[in-house]
Amino acid sequence: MAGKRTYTMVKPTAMRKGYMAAIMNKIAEGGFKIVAAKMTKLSKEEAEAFYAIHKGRPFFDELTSFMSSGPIIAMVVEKENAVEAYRNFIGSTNPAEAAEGTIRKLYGTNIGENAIHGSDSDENAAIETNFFFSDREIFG
Ligand code: FUP
Repeated sequence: MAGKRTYTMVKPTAMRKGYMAAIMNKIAEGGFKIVAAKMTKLSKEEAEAFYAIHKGRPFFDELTSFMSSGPIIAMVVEKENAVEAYRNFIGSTNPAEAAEGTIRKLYGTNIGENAIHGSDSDENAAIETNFFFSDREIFG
């Protein structure tokens, strides 16, 4: 059965451009309940650990440098079938290809700086949630 929670984060460029509140509002409007949230900043090493699955890919260094370049908003959101529903909601990885009205289309800059992350499986949602949050920081 698909889980009801997924992990997400507003990425540094979207934060620098002042889109934090607009993006959080859009998430809520989309019917996703924010059950955990914090502003934090990853070190390069932490970004490499978070994206370990992409190690060896040509964009790995650029991705982890970018993701450690400034503050982010880490969140856990709740909805039925959360992982799939949220990925459809935020749009394609590349903002240029994302559907109209999605967060990546509205607030993304390019394929790397694409405004927001969404976990790609229930298993990764749990791993990524635990990377940022303890149980007592999640309010269901
Ligand atoms: P997504 O699951 O939609 O976030 O996309 P991927 O798992 O394919 O990629 C993870 C992150 O790597 C993306 F958010 C952005 C970055 N990326 C690049 O910078 N260049 C690429 O060609 C592909 C991905």
